[in-house]
Amino acid sequence: MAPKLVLYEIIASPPVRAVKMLAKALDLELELKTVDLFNKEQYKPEYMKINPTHTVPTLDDNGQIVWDSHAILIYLVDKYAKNDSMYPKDLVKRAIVNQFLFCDASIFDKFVGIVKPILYGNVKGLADWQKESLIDSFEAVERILEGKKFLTGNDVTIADISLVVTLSSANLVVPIDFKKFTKIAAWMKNMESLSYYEPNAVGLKVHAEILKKFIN
Ligand SMILES: N[C@@H](CCC(=O)N[C@@H](CS)C(=O)NCC(=O)O)C(=O)O
Repeated sequence: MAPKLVLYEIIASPPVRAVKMLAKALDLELELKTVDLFNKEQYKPEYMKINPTHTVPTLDDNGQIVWDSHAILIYLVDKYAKNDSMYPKDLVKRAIVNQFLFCDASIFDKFVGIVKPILYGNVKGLADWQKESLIDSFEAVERILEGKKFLTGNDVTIADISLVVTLSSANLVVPIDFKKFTKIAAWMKNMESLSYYEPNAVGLKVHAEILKKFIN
């Protein structure tokens, strides 16, 4: 019997898009429950009970709650993937994937720190230091991708999924200079050609519409 996986989500959210990409890759069906962040539904006591950090995504796997996209990606591969290529069991290989997952978490946090006050506060636009800070992350990713098709080499892992959703949304706020960052450009093309990329494309469009109203 197929597992009953409920995902608390909002379509535009980058970390939600990562979980949806992986679910598609693993052929897992998700029952989606929208948490309307603009109406502060994430602060409802019943939601805060399952995710005290009031964020999406949150996964409910037949009563087992897991929140934070990175933790959810790890959980889904460990539990449901037919092989370990996306999150290797080998200690060293796994450490390298973890390294990039945590790297993504830092970049995403930077992105949220910039966008949240614009979307939910009264801040208008980005300061130069904020743009420079994201560009510094683009430079790091460009160095990481040197000589590699994906972050860890030839195999796509959950770290690539995590990072592509973050960078594709960061690109809406601080456009990535793809002529300069040629390795990021090639990697993004490789990611876009994956059969399970669609949830990022769909959510990214919605994210672009939302951000467009606030950032020009
Ligand atoms: N590290 C978390 C970040 C999740 C996150 O910040 N999600 C945003 C939406 S993109 C959110 O739910 N924000 C609502 C809030 O912080 O109250 C993850 O990877 O799941």
